[in-house]
Amino acid sequence: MPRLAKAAAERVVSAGGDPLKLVQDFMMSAMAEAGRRFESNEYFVPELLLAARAMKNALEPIRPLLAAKSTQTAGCVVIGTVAGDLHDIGKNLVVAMLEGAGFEVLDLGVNVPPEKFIQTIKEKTPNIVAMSALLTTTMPAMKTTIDAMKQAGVRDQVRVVIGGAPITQKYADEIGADGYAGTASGAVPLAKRVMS
Ligand code: B1M
Repeated sequence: MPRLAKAAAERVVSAGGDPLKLVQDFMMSAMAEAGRRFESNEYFVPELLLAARAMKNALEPIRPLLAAKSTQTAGCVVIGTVAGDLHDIGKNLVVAMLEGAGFEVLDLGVNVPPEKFIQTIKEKTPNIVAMSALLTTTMPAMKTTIDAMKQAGVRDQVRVVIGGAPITQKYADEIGADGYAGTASGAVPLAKRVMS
C-alpha cells in the first residue's frame, strides 16, 4: 500500500495535478477515514501504521513541488513531535506546508525531548520552534519544553508555536506559547504572523 500511494501521487503530479489540492482534499481525508475506521474497530494499529507509511511515501514526490513554489527563505523553523509522542503524520504535513511557503524547516522527528529542542536552538538559531502533540498525555510535554527553554535562557530567542488534534488556543495561552494552529495550512499564516 505505501508504494502504491507514492506511485499514485507521482502519477497525479506528473499529469500536472495540484500538489496542495492532492494533500488537502485527498490524502488528509484518506487519513481521516483511517482514523474513523480505527475508532470503530474496523482498523487496528497495524493498519494505522500502514496508512502512516502510505502518507509519508506519498508526500515524497509532493514536498519538492510545494517547496519549489517559493524563491526566498521566509525564516527558519525547528519542528518536532514532543517527548513520549510518536504521531508524525500531521507534523509532516506542517513541514510540507511550511517548506511550500518558503521556510527552511529542521525536522527533529518524533519523541523529541526538551534538551534536543534547546540544543538545536543554540546550534541553529531558528526563528521559530514548532511543537506537535496528538495525545492528551503528551500535551504537558509542550509546557515542560517551554519551561526548560526558559531555564536554559533561550526562550526569548525564538517564537514558539504549537498544534495537534487535542491542542487549543486556550492551551497555547496557558502554557505561554506564542501561537496555535489547528491545521497544517494554518501553520503558515501563523508562522508569518509570529515572525512579523
Ligand atoms: Co494514535 N491515537 N496512538 N496512532 N492515532 C490517536 C491520536 C487517538 C485520538 C485515537 C483514538 O483512540 N481515538 C488516541 C489519542 C487519545 C488521547 O490522547 N486522548 C491515540 C492513541 C491512544 C494512541 C496509542 C496510545 C494507542 C496504543 O498504543 N494503544 C499509541 C501512542 C503511541 C505514542 O505516540 N506514544 C498510538 C499510536 C498510533 C500509531 C503509531 C499506530 C499511528 C501514528 C503513526 C504516525 O503518526 N506515524 C496512530 C494514528 C495514525 C492515530 C490516528 C488514527 C490518526 C492521527 C493522524 O495522523 N491524523 C488518531 C485518531 C484520529 O485522529 N482520528 C490517533 C491525521 C493528521 C493529518 O491529523 O495529526 O491531527 P493531525 O494533524 C493535523 C492538525 O492537528 C495539525 O495539522 C495536521 C493537518 O491539518 N497539526 C499541527 C498537527 N501538528 C501540528 C503542529 C503545528 C500546527 C498544526 O504547529 C504549529
